[in-house]
Amino acid sequence: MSRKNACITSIEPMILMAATAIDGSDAADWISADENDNTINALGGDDSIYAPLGNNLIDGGAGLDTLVIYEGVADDFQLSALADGSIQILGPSLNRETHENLITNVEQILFNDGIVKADDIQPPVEPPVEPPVEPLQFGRSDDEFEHQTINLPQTHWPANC
Ligand SMILES: [Ca+2]
Repeated sequence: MSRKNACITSIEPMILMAATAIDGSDAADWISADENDNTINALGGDDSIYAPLGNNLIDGGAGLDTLVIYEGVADDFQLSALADGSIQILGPSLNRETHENLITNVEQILFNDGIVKADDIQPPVEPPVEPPVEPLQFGRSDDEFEHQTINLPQTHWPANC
């Protein structure tokens, strides 16, 4: 079965909708991720990045970069500064499922109710640590055991044993 080449009937604007890895340029880019789990390197320039679906890794590179979130206000999202310097953003995706964007070198996040600076995001709140349970003390030296009597519970074996 042979396949004929398809004719180009129209030319649409180029939109990055098929690649899971998306690289920007050194200009100020508008980068729109797709429904896949994208890895975005925005590179230089003051970039705006929109990644409303999937779980995405986003590196803003140089410049003043903005993650744009139209899917809610800041309080709808859980923002955590992780130990490795990245910031985790958990919240509603475009299809209202919970998704994650993990950003580095992205200086700010634009929500529907305003901008949150990455520098103002705190580490995740850890649950309170339970104090360690003191180990049971059975005695400090062998002397303390010399005069102790241990009463074992009586065991009733079946008569035919
Ligand atoms: Ca950049």
